[in-house]
Amino acid sequence: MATLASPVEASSHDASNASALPDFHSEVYKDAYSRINAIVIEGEQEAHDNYISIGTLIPDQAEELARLARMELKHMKGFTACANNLGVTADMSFARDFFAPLRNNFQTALAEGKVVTCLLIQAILIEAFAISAYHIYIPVADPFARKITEGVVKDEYTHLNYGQEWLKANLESIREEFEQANRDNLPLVRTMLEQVAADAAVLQMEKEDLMADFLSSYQEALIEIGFTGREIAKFAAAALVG
Ligand code: PL3
Ligand code: FE2
Ligand code: FE2
Repeated sequence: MATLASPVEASSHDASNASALPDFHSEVYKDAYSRINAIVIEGEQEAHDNYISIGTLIPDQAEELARLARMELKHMKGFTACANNLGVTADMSFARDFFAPLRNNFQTALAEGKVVTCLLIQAILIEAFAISAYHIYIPVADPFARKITEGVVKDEYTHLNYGQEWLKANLESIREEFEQANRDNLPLVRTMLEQVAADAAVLQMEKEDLMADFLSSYQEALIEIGFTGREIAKFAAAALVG
């Protein structure tokens, strides 16, 4: 009698999992993809604009930030090609609304010259969100999109790292603004994850995996910046309290 531990049982389970990719050409897949892909395109476009804007706050970094911004436009083009490849039209007005709360907070901080807040929003929260989404997407993506996403995710680490290093170098003067900015924006990321969950599930991306991956990048970034374990726990709690 086969038991749960039997090799036959285990290998047939693995095999069925490995072959259970979504049907990339079904209407339900393409419908979900029209929103998810639009979010990604809009996110890459806004990331470009945000790095250019941050360059106006730190002029001696403007050149490096322009280099990061250019990478975002390349990402945007790559994901546009992914939609074209599947014959999907991205729902850009949905995506603009999706980013509105975070975009508004970024624009307010920019107008007030708050570089710590701008970097937290773009280089930590949005990049960690993108990295988690791309990690979870890669194993369930169509082959064309998988290749593109694998290239993109490497660049996103460069961006996360940029934010980390700047904040780390200024740790002693950023604490207060960082804490407030985190309190204002981490709950928005949680809401965004919840808003995308149903469409992501159609792409076989699970909400819990997205959240776990996001929290792990976010936590690693905070450790790297130099916050203590206690500070990090307090920052993360902002997502629970909202
Ligand atoms: C900054 O470099 C990029 C910002 C993009 C934000 C992406 C959010 C992703 C939401 C879920 C997407 C799943 C991936 C699907 C790719 C077509
Ligand atoms: Fe990007
Ligand atoms: Fe990025």
